[in-house]
Amino acid sequence: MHNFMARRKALISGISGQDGSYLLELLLAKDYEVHGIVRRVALEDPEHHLSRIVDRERVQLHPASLESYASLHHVAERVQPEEWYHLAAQSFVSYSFDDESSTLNTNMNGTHYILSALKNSVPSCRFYFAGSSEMFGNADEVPQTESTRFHPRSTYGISKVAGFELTRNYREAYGLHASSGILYNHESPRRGFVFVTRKITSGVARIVAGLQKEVRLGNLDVQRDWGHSREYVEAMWLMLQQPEPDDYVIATGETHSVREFAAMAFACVGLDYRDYVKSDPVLFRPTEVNPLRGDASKARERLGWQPRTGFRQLVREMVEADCRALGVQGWLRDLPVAIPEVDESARLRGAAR
Ligand code: G4F
Repeated sequence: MHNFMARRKALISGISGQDGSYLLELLLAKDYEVHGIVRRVALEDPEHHLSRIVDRERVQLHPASLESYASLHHVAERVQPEEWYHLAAQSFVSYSFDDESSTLNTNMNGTHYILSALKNSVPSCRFYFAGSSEMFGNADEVPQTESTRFHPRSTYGISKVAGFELTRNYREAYGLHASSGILYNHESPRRGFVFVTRKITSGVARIVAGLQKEVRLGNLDVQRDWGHSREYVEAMWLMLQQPEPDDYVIATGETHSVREFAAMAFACVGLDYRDYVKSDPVLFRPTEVNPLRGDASKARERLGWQPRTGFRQLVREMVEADCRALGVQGWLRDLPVAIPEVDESARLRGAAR
C-alpha cells in the first residue's frame, strides 16, 4: 500500500542557529519535509557552520543570501514551501551599535525580500517572522503585551520593528497568512557564545576547568525575561497552525537581572559569582532597554502555549552542558533550591566597575 498523504513542506531561513536547530527537530518529529536556507560558506564548511544541526541528512539545505532577492525567490520557486519560518538575522544587539548599516540591510531587506518572493511565487505559504522584545525597548508599561507601544533603543530593535510592520502589511494588503512572534530572550545550551547567558555559563565551566580566571561582563543590573528556546519554537509552529494569522508575545512573565543569572550559574558549581565576575563599563551599551517582561496571555489562551522551564532549571541545564563539554561535571551541585540572594548595590569584590 502506498501512502499518498504528502508530507508537509516547511522552510527555515536561519536553520543553523539556536532556534532553527530546535525548530528543525520539532518539524522532523511531526514528519515534515524540511528545507533550510544557509549561506554558501556554511555548505563549504559544515562542521563549523552547521554544528547545531544533528540530523543533517534529513534536511535539504539551499544556499541563498538575505541580501539577494534573486536567491530567495529562486528557493521559494523551487521548494514551494507550505510554511516559511524566517529566523535569520543579524541578531546580536550589541553589534548593531557597531555596524548599523549591515544590521538594517540584512534584517529589513531580508524580511522584505522573502515576503515579496512569497507573494510573487507561493502566496498560499504561511509565514512566520521572528520579532523581538527589543522592539519594545523603552517600553512605557510592564509587562508588555501585543498592544504596548514600540520604542526600540537599538538599530537591531528598529530593524525588527520594520520586519514586524512589513509582515503585518503583507498580511493586510495581500492576504498572506503572515504572523509575528514577539519573542523575549530565549536561551539553551545551543546559545551563541556572544550572548550574556552563554558567556556566563561557558565562563563558569572554563573557570572550573582552569582555562579562565574571570568573566568580564557589562551592566549586571539589566533585567530580562529568559525562557527556553526549545519551548519558544513550539509557539512559532502553533502560530502557523491557526486559521488566521496574528501576532503573539512569547515570554515567561518573570524577569531576572544578569547579576542573578551569574549568581545562579556560579552556585551550580558551588562558587560565589562575586569572586569571578567583573563588570567592565567598556561593555555597557550606549542605550539599554527598560526591564523587559512579557505578558503571554494571548498565546496561552489562543495557542494553548505556555513555558515549562523555570529560570533555575534553565541556568542549571546550560551550566551542566558546558561543564560536560569540558569534562568537569564533577563540580556540579544539585539544582540550588533558590536563586542566591544578590545585593544589587553590592560592590563586587576586586571588580573594576
Ligand atoms: O544576551 P544579550 O546580548 O541579549 P539581548 O541584547 O537581550 O538580545 C537577545 O534577546 C532578544 C530578545 O529580547 C533578541 F531579539 C536578540 O536577537 C538576542 O537574542 O544581552 C542581554 C543583556 C543586555 O542588557 C546586555 O547589556 O545582558 C547585558 N549584558 C551585560 N554584560 C551583556 C553583557 N550582554 C552581552 N552580550 N555580553 C556581556 O558581556
